Amino acid sequence: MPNLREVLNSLEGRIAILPHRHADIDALVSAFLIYNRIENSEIIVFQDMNFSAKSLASKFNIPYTEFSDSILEGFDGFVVVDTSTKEMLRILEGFENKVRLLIDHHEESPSKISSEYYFIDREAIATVEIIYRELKEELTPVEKKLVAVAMLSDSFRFKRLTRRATKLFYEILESTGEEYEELLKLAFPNKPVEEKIATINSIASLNYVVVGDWVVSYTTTKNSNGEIAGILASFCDVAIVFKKREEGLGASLRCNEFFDYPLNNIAKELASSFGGAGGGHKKASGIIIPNADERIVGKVVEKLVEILDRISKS
Ligand SMILES: [Mn+2]
Repeated sequence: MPNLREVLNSLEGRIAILPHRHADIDALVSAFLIYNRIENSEIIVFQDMNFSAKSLASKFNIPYTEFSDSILEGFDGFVVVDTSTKEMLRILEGFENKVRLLIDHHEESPSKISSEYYFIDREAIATVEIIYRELKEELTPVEKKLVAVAMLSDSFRFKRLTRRATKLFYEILESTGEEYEELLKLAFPNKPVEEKIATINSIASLNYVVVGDWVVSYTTTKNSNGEIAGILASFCDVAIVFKKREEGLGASLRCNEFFDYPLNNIAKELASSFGGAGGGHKKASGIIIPNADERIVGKVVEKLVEILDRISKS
């Protein structure tokens, strides 16, 4: 297996770099690091990037193109970052034979995107960690700073952390002289007033169910459901936050340190009983149920309770 540098050297023609839909900071920075190393390349963003990623892109002049019909036809090859799942990148349909490289840190999913080369490390707290380890000798100070920001962002201020990632983060702070607080501001930019109010409203309409010893909270939002679920999981065992999306009803699931069952498996089972798809990480997962909206929230929560009840008794 060649290293990442060798794979990058072997790429020819016009290359599109594809972060997952609703790209976050980790997906965006991963794409940017690859973009900077492939001469004839472009970052193509599919469905809206999240607020934090957008503001980082504008602060650091990270160029990207919004997906449009038939745009992918103009490329000779594809690099996929921060996902391995077809559901997270439906635009790839029909172009899968052209995926040359895939870099990701998510749990395995049944609908795996096939690629010529894979760099997958499920122990990495962010996809940028994999890229940093492969290319650190050639990264610029600004790129290293962006890696640190993406690690902070993807781990939700290090809720997930390994010794290896700690060392790497320290290495970046040491070599760039960056201050932690400055990186935090980039990873979690201040939100506009309306967004803060929307978050307050989502929390104000919070509901809960108790399953055995677990407190499960749920609500809906028009904001970043992943972030709100993360906040809720700091005082509940499991949180699920729904958000109506173009493609259907989405939800983010988060859990605390004491909840020992992989959420990605729970998400998968939950989504599939509504004809949807689910997956992600052990402590941070998501589902998408196509052609559905908030009206089925009650049923989805009921099903989640059923799954948790079964697990708690097993
Ligand atoms: Mn990631």
